[in-house]
Amino acid sequence: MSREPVALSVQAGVPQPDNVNRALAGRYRRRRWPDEQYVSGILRGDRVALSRAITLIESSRPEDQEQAERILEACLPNTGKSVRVGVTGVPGVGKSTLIEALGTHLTRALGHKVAVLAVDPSSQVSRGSILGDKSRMETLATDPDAFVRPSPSGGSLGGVARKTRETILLCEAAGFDVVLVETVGVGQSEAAVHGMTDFFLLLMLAGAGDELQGIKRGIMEMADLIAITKAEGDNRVRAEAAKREYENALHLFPPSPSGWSPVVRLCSAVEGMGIAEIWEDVLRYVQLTKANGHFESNRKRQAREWMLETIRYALEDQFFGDQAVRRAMPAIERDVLAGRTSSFAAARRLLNLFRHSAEFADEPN
Ligand SMILES: Nc1nc2c(ncn2[C@@H]2O[C@H](COP(=O)(O)OP(=O)(O)O)[C@@H](O)[C@H]2O)c(=O)[nH]1
Ligand SMILES: [Mg+2]
Repeated sequence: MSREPVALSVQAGVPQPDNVNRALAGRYRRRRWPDEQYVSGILRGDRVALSRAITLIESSRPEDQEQAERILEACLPNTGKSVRVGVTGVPGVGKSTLIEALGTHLTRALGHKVAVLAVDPSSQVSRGSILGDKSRMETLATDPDAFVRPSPSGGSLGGVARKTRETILLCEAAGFDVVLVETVGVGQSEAAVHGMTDFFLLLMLAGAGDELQGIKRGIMEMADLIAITKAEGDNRVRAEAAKREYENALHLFPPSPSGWSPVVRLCSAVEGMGIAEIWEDVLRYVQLTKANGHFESNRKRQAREWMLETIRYALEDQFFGDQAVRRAMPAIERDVLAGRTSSFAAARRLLNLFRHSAEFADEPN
């Protein structure tokens, strides 16, 4: 039991530290489950197994990621059977409140099982505005037929999006037949969520004056349904005016490849108005696109896109994590900034370095 008297551990008169870092030990005390325990748990709809598997997906430890991948593969035959709905709109428009109302309608009135996920790349810094949102989803958060999971804090949007996509699949394997994905509604996250859902719901406020300013045209073009929120009381008249305005704007867009013509609805989550109608639109959309083949072809296109994106991110991780690249980067960057070399030549030098170091790593020793 005695420790070797190495220079690093011996300091006369000073209490010697433990071999085990107690702060870290707690994290590993929970014993790793075998794959089978996760998979059978998820397929049974067990929330603990589902939550723990999602934690593996979100982990950055390589052994966790490998296990998450095996679990996902095993669950794959049981995925894909949900309706995936993306919900976007500027912060404050009422996304979380609507999801609470819609989700509760789905579980209580229609007997669905609803998973609520979120894509919020900023949540690394703020520890999740969506976490705060859980308080806006009080009923859903305690509903036995709902599963609410805050956004993963994965750093880049790509990382967060990948984790959310994989989480969708696990939720489906666990029997959730409606998946609602909320975006923060700023930046690029709408496109990421559009790329992982079947139906895209854009929430808009009946704002002061210039109605079409708030949201970029590209996002409006993605929308299958625009819902004007908070359309109650004094707001009702303005909401109706906004509805006509959006309907006119939608006519100017090219027809969607889905064959579906986007609709504009009024809703009020506090009055429960328009919520059931939104779901009826989703169902009409699903019926139409399943009949014309778009539903399936869109899912296939998305699956292919996920694969390509996974490759892109993996390559990027490898490149920027490569020792030779990291060593050479600062000097090459200085050359670019000083105008001694072009960005293109610098990039090629770094890529060559990366290729050689990858080849070297591949050689059997
Ligand atoms: N009057 C009214 N207020 C609403 C409605 N829906 C949401 N709100 C309020 O709008 C604010 C923002 O809602 P929230 O759901 O957090 O918006 P998010 O940032 O888009 O998720 C909150 O204070 C809500 O209570 C509605 O239908 N009517
Ligand atoms: Mg919210």
